[in-house]
This record gives sequence, C-alpha cells and structure tokens, in this order.
Amino acid sequence: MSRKKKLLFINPVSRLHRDFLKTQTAKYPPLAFAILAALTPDNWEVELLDENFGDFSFRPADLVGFTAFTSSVYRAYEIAAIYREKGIPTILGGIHASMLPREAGEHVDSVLIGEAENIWKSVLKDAEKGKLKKYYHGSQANLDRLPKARFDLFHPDYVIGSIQTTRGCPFNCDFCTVTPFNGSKYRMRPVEDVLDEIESLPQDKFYIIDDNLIGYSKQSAEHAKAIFRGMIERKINKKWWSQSSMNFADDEEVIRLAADSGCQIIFLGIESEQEEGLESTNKKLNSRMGVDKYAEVFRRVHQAGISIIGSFIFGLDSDSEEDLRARKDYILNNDIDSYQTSILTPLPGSKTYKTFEREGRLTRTNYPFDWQYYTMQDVVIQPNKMSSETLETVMKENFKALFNKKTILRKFMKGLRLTKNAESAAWALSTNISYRNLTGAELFDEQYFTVEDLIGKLR
Ligand code: B12
Ligand code: SF4
Repeated sequence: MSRKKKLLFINPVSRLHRDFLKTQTAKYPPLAFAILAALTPDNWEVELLDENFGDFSFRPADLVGFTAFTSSVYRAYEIAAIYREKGIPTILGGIHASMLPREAGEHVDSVLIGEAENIWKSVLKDAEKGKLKKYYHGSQANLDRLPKARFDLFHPDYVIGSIQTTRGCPFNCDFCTVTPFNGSKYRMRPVEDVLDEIESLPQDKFYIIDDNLIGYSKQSAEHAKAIFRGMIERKINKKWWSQSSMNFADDEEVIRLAADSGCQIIFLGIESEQEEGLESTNKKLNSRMGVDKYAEVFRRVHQAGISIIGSFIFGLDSDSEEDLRARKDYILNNDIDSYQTSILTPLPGSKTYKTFEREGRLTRTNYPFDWQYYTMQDVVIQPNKMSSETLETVMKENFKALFNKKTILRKFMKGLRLTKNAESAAWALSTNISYRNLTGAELFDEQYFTVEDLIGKLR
C-alpha cells in the first residue's frame, strides 16, 4: 500500500498581530482550511500549522497550502521561501492572493484565485502528478453542496468557533473587498446544513463570520430567521456573535429571534456619523437610512439584550482633523458599547486602493514587506485634508480617549444598564480590551490583555 501524501496547511500570523493575539478570545480559526480538508480525498493526510498558537517551526510535507490576509501575506511569503528552498511545492489562496495573483506567484509555486471548492480536487490531482499549475481560477461555490467543515483540524484551545451561513454582498462599498471577491449575489446555505454544522462545533461560543448575517432582502432576512428559529427549536444553547449592516434593526422579529437563539453582540458597519463620510466611501445602505436613524437602531438592539460593536473608519477623504475628533466624541457620547476604530486602509482589489494608487497617495509601498502595515491601525495613506503625521497623532489621542480603563469600564456599566444582560456586556468589554491590544497597548501605562487582568488591577 502506498504511503499517504502529507498536505500541510499553514495559517501565518503577521508579527504586528502577535500582541493582539495574547487573548484567547481574539483568536479565530481559519475556516477555509476546515472546508478544504473536508474536500481532500483520503489518500492525503491533512495537518494544520497554526501561528495563532505559536511560531512556525519546520514540518515536512508533500504540499504546503497557505491562506493569508494582506496584513499576514508577508509572513506567508517568508515561510513559503523555506519550503521552496527544499523543493517542497507551495500554494497560496485567500483574499490577498486572489486580488494580487501576480505578486503571489513570485513567492509561491501555485496561486488559487477565488473560491476553491470547485477546483480543489483537481489541484490535488495535479500535485500528485508533480504538475501543479502556476494559477488556478476557482468559480463561485454552490453553497447547497458545501461539505461539513472539518473542525477537528483546529487547535482545541480555540474558545470561539466559526461558521459561515452566506457569501457575497451587492453593495460594493469602496473600501471593502467582499464584493470583488465573493461577488454581488447574496448566496445562502441551506438552513439545515448550517444547523448541523453549529451542532458539530466543539465550542459553546461561536462567530457567524458572514459580512451581513441578515442580507439585504426579505428572503435573506427569512433565511436568517429560519436559522435562529432552528437554533431555538433544536435547543442548541450556544452563545454567538456576528456582523450586520445597519438594517439589522429593521425587523423586530429578526432581533428578537437572534437574541433568543443566543446572540450576545452584533458588529454594525456604521463607518461614519456624517452623510459626507458615507458618500465618500459609497456606503449606500447607511446613506439611505440616514445618520439620524442610528440612535433608534442602537435602542432596538439593546432592548433585545444584545450589545453593539460599532465599526468606524477614520481618515476618509471628507474628514478634517476636527471630524476625526468629532467621530471619537460620537462614539463616546452614543450608545455604542464596543468599537472598532479603523484608519482608512486601501485594501488591494478595492476601489479605494485604485483611487489612492492612481493619485499617488499610498505612503507604504515597499511591497511585500509593507503589507504588514495594512492592519487598519497604521497610517498607510496621504489623507485628503491633513498630513499623514496629523492623522497618526490625532488617532493616537483618539485611541487613548476610547480605550483607557475609565472609558471602557464606563462603557461596560452603561452597556449593562442598556442591555440588562451581564454576559453580553462582558462580551463587549472583552472586545474593547482586544481592540485596545490591537490599536496599541503600548500607548497605555497599565498593561492588561484580558478581562481577568483588568479585574485583577481593579481589586
Ligand atoms: C472571519 C474574518 C476575520 C476573522 C479572522 C478569521 C481567520 N481566518 O483568521 C477576524 C475577526 C480575526 C478578522 C480579522 C481581520 N480582518 Co477579517 N474577515 C473575516 C471575513 C468576514 C471572513 C473570512 C472567512 O473566513 N471566510 C470564509 C472562508 C471559507 O473564505 P476564505 O477565507 O475566503 O476562503 C476561501 C477562498 O479564499 C479559498 N482559500 C482561502 N485560503 C486558502 C488557502 C489555500 C491553500 C487554498 C487552495 C484556497 C484558499 O478557499 C476558501 C473556500 O472557497 C472576511 C470577509 C469575507 N467575506 O471573506 C474578512 C476579511 C478577510 N477581513 C479583512 C480585514 C481587513 C481584517 C483585519 C485587518 C481587520 C482589522 N481591522 O483588524 C483583521 C486582520 C487579521 C489578521 N490576522 O491579519 C478583509 C481582508 C482584506 C485583505 N485584503 O486582507 C476582509 C476580506 C473583509 C473586507 N473588509 O474586505 N477577520
Ligand atoms: S462593507 Fe459591508 S455592505 Fe459594504 S460591500 Fe463590504 S460587506 Fe457589503
């Protein structure tokens, strides 16, 4: 009997993300590998080397597959070089390689562009024959036929599992790469498949990674509701969080069923509290809703006992220095429990990237090394209405104002009062601590990485 071939998947972590990942709750499994492993024929033995749980050290393999965000791709290239030197074939897939396949092709033997489900088996057949092609183009997967993800591949210390219920987004906001990558059609998985997969998760907490869990139509909201109802009927009894556009609160039943099925916190793409900011990024959904309606969204979500992570972008072309401070004040003064404060970062493949490249306004272009700064916490642009240095200085002031101990505890107390749900308020607190670690724990005199550390300091 011939020996099984060894397929080694590697999840690289950018050096700049290492501190962020000190908390267990900031670590998320690379779902792509659980799907690819499920599609891999059993003449291959599959293993995962996951830098979320320690630095790379060499492991032998017949084929090495990497996934990478833009911010982690340099790390993937570094590790790939080690395998290539030994003549072991390497393949890279995921968002960055799909947007910049030519660059990726210089650092790995083979690049998979797009979704992999329809083509992965033929890639492996080519690898068996020693005839990997330089580029593979995957078509959009039919989500009715996804295999059951192989969660057993992941490190047992992941405390939050991940599942996906939909792909694609019709909105194509300028700064985002979801539409260029997953397409504008909102594709939904069969409800029973999703429920079976949730039941098979080893964790009692999970993240529904969808970009907008409830979608953009009546039909998509019904799909989400059917999943929530299913979780209740099957008594799944796990806690979860997810992402949504501001239309999450349009349908009271959506919020109620989400809460009853275990939703603790929802990430809302707010981006800006100003109409001009929304227009400058083509954030149509929020513009249509009107910024004056945001407060009502927050009220409805809290009333159901769900906390809110508000996602904001700083450094939009419409932003002046004062606007940056005003956005920080908006977060402080409104009912937003936890906040992701991204600095506008042109991601390859997005319209924003094309604009900044064309206008010569990218300040970190020593690629691929500089991709490590495309974290959304570093300034990589020449903003429209101020210098890069001013953007950086004001953002440091903003980070300090938003993530100091007093503010995050005040937000926690307020969240507790608004949601009347201690678990969801604690989830928001833990999220703020993770973002504090990401935005730069070094900005603060007191170091703590988890809720327990913080409580320890308070005692
Ligand atoms: C879940 C998620 C996260 C999780 C991370 C989970 C993980 N894998 O480690 C968390 C919350 C931690 C996260 C963090 C960030 N994220 Co994020 N995230 C996502 C999200 C919503 C889903 C990704 C996912 O798992 N999809 C499901 C799987 C099945 O799809 P997939 O990974 O694309 O894999 C398919 C193909 O790409 C391919 N494939 C993928 N890998 C490989 C490997 C091989 C060998 C092969 C053959 C094929 C293959 O096969 C799969 C099946 O078709 C995406 C948006 C999206 N819809 O993709 C954003 C997204 C990936 N994130 C994004 C960003 C910007 C970030 C942050 C920088 C945000 C921030 N401010 O901190 C950080 C960076 C973290 C880091 N490590 O560097 C951007 C990335 C853009 C870019 N060019 O890098 C995205 C695309 C969203 C966007 N706005 O455009 N994120
Ligand atoms: S930001 Fe959200 S709404 Fe806009 S294109 Fe990306 S996923 Fe769609």
